[in-house]
Amino acid sequence: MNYRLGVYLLLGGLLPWLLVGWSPSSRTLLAREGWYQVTLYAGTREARTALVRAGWHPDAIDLDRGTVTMVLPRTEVERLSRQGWPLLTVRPLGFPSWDAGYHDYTEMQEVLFSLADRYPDILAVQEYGRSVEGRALYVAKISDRVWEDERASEPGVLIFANIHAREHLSAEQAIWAIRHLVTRYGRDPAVTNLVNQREIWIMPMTNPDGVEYDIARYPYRYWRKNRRPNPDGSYGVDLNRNFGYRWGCCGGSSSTPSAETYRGPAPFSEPETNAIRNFLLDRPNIRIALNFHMYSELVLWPYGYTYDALPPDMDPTDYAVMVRAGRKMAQLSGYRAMQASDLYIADGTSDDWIYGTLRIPTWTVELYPPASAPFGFYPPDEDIPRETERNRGMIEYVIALADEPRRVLGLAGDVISPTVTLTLPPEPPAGGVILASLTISDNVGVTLVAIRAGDTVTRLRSIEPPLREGTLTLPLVLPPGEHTLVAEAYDRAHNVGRSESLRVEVTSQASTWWSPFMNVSTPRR
Ligand code: 0X9
Ligand code: CA
Ligand code: ZN
Ligand code: CA
Repeated sequence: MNYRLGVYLLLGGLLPWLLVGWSPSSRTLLAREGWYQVTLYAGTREARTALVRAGWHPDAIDLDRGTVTMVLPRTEVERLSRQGWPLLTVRPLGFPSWDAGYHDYTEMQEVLFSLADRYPDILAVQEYGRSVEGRALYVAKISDRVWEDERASEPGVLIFANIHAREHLSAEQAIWAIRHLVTRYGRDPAVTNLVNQREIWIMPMTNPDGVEYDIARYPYRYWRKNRRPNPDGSYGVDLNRNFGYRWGCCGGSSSTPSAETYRGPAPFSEPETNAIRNFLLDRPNIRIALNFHMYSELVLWPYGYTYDALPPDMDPTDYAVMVRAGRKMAQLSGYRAMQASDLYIADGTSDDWIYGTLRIPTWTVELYPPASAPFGFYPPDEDIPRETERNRGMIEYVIALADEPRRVLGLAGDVISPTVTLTLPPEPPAGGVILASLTISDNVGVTLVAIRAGDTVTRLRSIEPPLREGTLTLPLVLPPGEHTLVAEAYDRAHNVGRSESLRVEVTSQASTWWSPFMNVSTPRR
């Protein structure tokens, strides 16, 4: 990211001065969470011995310069400073330059806040908890009445990512979704209708301590868990084994703290999982959940604790919903769909709790790359745009489903698309403004109409309250040339109806017309 340089200059350049040169009260100013590479002056063996006895261990010693270099978390840098060690440089560690397209915790925070500044009407960033090391856990809310409590008025959807530290593309996927929804709002009819009709919650980085630890060193650490200090001196609980549904039931997690799949001492023992639980319990309007992991390009439905597809705690209709929608999602992204336990048994996963306890249809998506990729968890940042954009259809589909997931079976909800006809005035307009008429109808009500000229959306209008029958007039201004116009109408269930296409020829002064059937232009005035 471009601003990384600015942050480095600011923090790397200024902070040593703040830390070294100023009075003790100004010595603990490190604004940024995370890890730092510190170089300090310790020119004698006695000074270095004192450093080691005070609990630090030098990574490297430069005997010519008399300096020691170490990589430390913020709190340790502050401790050095408090004890009066002469710090020469303090450099925050994030992704290395060649992977700067990825967001570390601070950069994720900066993106969220700057988008929230630019789109205050549709994006609000909230803290829903704190990590083990005290980092704020952020959720982005995207909705048309973003500052209101919409629990009673709109169906909700939760998308969360990066519960496993090293799965960095998953945070990028979530950040992409936030940016996509806010920047396409008012321009893209599908996005606009979803933001208007749904309460969309996105948690881009649910394990920030693990993320920061993973990237603080190159080569990356391949860290999976959070950063809980365990009683045996090891670190970390596998957050995707810490959820409280059939926790530790089935040999799908470990009770050994140092293990990669350590389930923790109790269900929801970790603040990161507990915060997700409380968040969902507080919002009964959330009817769909999706979480992003890496990698293998898969869409997985519950359960993960058993090979059985339909155990007694799985409702057959819910099962059919998750299979049907999961297959559709996979198809939209070019992924494969299957039951989670087809990979291997895992217990205490987020999906098993979200479905098992809350009965919310939910999927785990294992993103890019395919299992065969040599770079595994760490695809080059050049792949981020292509691979996040790739899941646009899947994400929009899942958000749309939130009002009534059983709609995928045709058994419930609104499955009837609006109808819309587009008509243009018989005479070429004066002044070049074309008054297009849209006649719409729907069994429940149309929530948004739009007109496309070829690939561009030339007009878009949200309709509040929804309209069952009626005619709307939309003024169009088109550049000279030939255009193919199509009208679209969406309903609250995100069903879409399209009109037949009309061809219009706009001359430089005003315009000339067309009907769909007879391809005959009226003469110019
Ligand atoms: O093991 C996990 O938590 C997930 N895979 S990952 O490589 N991202 O760690 C998959 C969980 C899916 N559930 C089951 N396999 N039961
Ligand atoms: Ca790169
Ligand atoms: Zn994972
Ligand atoms: Ca309808």
